Amino acid sequence: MAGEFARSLGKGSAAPGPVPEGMIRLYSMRYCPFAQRTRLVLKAKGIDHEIININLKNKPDWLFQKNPFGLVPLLETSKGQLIYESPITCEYLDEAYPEKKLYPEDPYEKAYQKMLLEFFSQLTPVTYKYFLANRNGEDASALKEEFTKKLLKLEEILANHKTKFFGGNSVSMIDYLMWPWFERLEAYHLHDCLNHTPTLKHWVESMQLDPAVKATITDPQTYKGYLELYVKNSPEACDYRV
Ligand SMILES: N[C@@H](CCC(=O)N[C@@H](CS)C(=O)NCC(=O)O)C(=O)O
Repeated sequence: MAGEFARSLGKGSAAPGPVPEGMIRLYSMRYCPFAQRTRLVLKAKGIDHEIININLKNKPDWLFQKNPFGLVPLLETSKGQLIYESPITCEYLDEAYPEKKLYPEDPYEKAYQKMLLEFFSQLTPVTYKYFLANRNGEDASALKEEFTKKLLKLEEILANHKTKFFGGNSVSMIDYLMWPWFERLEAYHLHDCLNHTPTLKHWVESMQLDPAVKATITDPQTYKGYLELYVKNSPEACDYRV
């Protein structure tokens, strides 16, 4: 039942029991970019955890008792505490397991990362909308233009920061919060946009070398197969290639 690559739990499944002492549980979905944020932080910080995958196309009723939004990611502690919304799960983990901090200690630097996240959050829905429009044979050029403009802004931000990563010369929280969408660019048919953003392209290459990224990466072909099932509302989507 538990495990990163285990089949997902759907409607009718029994709610999992309490989380063992010394462990934290993540309710996830293999291909969810928001849940990947939390998985990246769990891996980067070396936190002992278990993963329960959820079938988002056939959700168990008990999911709504744990998260009223019925979304993943969702964390559950051994005390029965529940934490949801990906940026909140990541910040919670950073504070509850302070050994290797991913957010900077400096209040301005931390605020800077959160402001950047606000900007980035305007970009994420465009990727999926573009994918859908393109797939449905609609004119997606305005969406691509919107995406490219926002990407160019990110390029400018990183270039002006003059560091390898968004928070400095090592990977920090903001890099992990943004990464999952870059991993999916090829599957969304937006990969060519990086040809206009050399600094971002270099960032992508550097991120690909990060151990947490390597541990959670999925290849574009698998994403494509999953997305095709997901748009068709297939109950098998979340278990694609499991
Ligand atoms: N704002 C949420 C978004 C999470 C989200 O949309 N997760 C998707 C999977 S990628 C989900 O649970 N979808 C189920 C649904 O929309 O019903 C976060 O940052 O955690």
